[in-house]
Amino acid sequence: MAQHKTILRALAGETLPTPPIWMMRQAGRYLPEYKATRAQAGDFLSLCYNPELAAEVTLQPIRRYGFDAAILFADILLLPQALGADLWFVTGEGPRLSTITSADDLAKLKPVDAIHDTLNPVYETVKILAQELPKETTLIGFAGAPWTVATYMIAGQGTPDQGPAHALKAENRPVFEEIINRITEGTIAYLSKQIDAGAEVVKLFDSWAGSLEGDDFTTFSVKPMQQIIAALKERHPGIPVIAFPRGAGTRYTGMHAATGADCVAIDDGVSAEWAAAHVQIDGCVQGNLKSSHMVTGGDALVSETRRICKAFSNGPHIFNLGHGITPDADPANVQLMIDTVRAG
Ligand code: 1CP
Repeated sequence: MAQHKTILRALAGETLPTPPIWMMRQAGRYLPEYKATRAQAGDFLSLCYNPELAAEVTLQPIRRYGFDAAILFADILLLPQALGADLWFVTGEGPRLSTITSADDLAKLKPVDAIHDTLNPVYETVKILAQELPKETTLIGFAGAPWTVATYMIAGQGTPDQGPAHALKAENRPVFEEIINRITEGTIAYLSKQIDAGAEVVKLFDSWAGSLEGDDFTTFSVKPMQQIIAALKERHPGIPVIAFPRGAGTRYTGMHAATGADCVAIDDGVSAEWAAAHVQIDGCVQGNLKSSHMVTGGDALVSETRRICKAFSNGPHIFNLGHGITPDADPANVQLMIDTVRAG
């Protein structure tokens, strides 16, 4: 049967006249309907673990804008919690976790098989979405890539330079490597269940890949993503994977082959013209528009959107931002971006 979902066509390598579009953090605090449902849930984690409400916030940007893909509403930090870390969110500040920095801490973590006890509500959300999404909308599942998840598990919070994770890597390599391995295994099990529940594509967010230097970039960003993708491809042939090594810079070159990903997501640190010449030559790309345009709008938003579409027009391309939309964005600017992309 011919494939009608435009995201899946782009991921299969097709060059489309109009790129399909979705947006990182498309369900989020810039939308009044998200804030209302989050208030109804009580707090962020209660929202993540409530399948009906998590499905509702996933669907909100689809109803409002008709994006070509929906991304499961959850968070990359649910996996550490399922592995046994304590997790809570401090209002106005962000996530906090109990830290894992020693062999003793590691020994207290749960076996990978046990993660599903905690993560079952997430799979329920995926099942609801698989039923409720419009037939042309693709459902994307996701997880954090091991390095990025490790930075939070080691520091116990977000960090500007991922200092604590770099320090553990230097001071206790065996423990650091075991943390990466445990997350890698957990991520394979987690994404596999999301796919079983109905996710049609999965994405790996390596949001802090950019702070890995030299061989560390290959060893701790590229290799774990490659292992996860190889395992998923074996278990679920035909399920496309998007890899997002944010901040990779010129190291985006060769990323399709190195990770096995069907699509490489590009942040705003390289130009679309450069990415077309060095990354899109190997397969589908996604991303690149600066998120700040969703705050400022106007002519600059329109001209940058057109420039990115033009730069990527000779190959497979999914339109997206270079990183997540921010809470101060204007929902009208999102509509302007979509209208600009679809006007061609
Ligand atoms: O108060 C709120 O409502 C919480 C804000 C929020 C949201 C909307 C958080 C807390 N997480 C999410 C959802 C989320 N997170 C999604 C699904 C929704 C969608 O995209 O529409 C996804 C894919 C993520 C992924 C995520 N969480 C990443 C990787 C992507 C990225 O932006 O780099 C990371 C690093 C996180 C951790 C996290 N969760 C939340 C915050 C504020 C953070 C960043 C913390 C920090 O580094 O300080």
